[in-house]
Amino acid sequence: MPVILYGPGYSTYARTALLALEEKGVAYQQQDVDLFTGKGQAPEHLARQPWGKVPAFEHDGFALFETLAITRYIDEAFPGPALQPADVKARARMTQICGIVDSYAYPMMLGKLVWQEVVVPMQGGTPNAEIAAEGLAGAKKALDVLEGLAAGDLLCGGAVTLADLHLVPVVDYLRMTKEGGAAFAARPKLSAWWEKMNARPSVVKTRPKLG
Ligand SMILES: N[C@@H](CCC(=O)N[C@@H](CS)C(=O)NCC(=O)O)C(=O)O
Repeated sequence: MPVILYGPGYSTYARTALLALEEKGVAYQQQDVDLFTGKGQAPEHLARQPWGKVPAFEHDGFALFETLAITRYIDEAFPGPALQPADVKARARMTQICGIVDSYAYPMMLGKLVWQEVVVPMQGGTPNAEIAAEGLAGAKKALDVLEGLAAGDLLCGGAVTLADLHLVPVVDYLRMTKEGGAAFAARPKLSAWWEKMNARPSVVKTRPKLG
């Protein structure tokens, strides 16, 4: 029953799917799709993900893209600890947090702040301070909302859920920026959450090796 995850380890979305596989203890193969060399737009990848994004996923010939669909499938198709709360309100909160990460946190934290302050310099470019500042402001707003919604040192209380796994990769990059890291450290619930998540074997194993 081969499980294949297509995507590079440096991608936050691919890492979320890898975290779900690791947390469930599912055996999988990872196939790199390097976005920086245009592999996302290669015909074989567009056949898996029509927008050329990562990750894409396959299980026994069943193909899927969109990270939340993939992580829910991984949770529901395989044995192992449940990654979605049984309680209906906690489950709704989990889905809400995944949506906030997608719609507000990722575009500001990754798309603007981290891109300008980490990726652009890594590629020898000069960061655009205006875009970075916009990203930082958006990041702070998302952090405030998440700090308010967090149930405690796990986002939905009780056990690790998909909400935690969708947020970890984004925060890991946010913390690489000076001001993003300081803004994160100023939120006590999220900081306690990070301490706990950062020590998990799945998080340690999937940490991207940059540079
Ligand atoms: N809605 C997609 C978003 C995935 C996504 O944006 N992945 C990023 C990498 S973290 C990507 O592939 N970016 C390349 C691009 O936009 O062309 C999902 O949930 O899987």
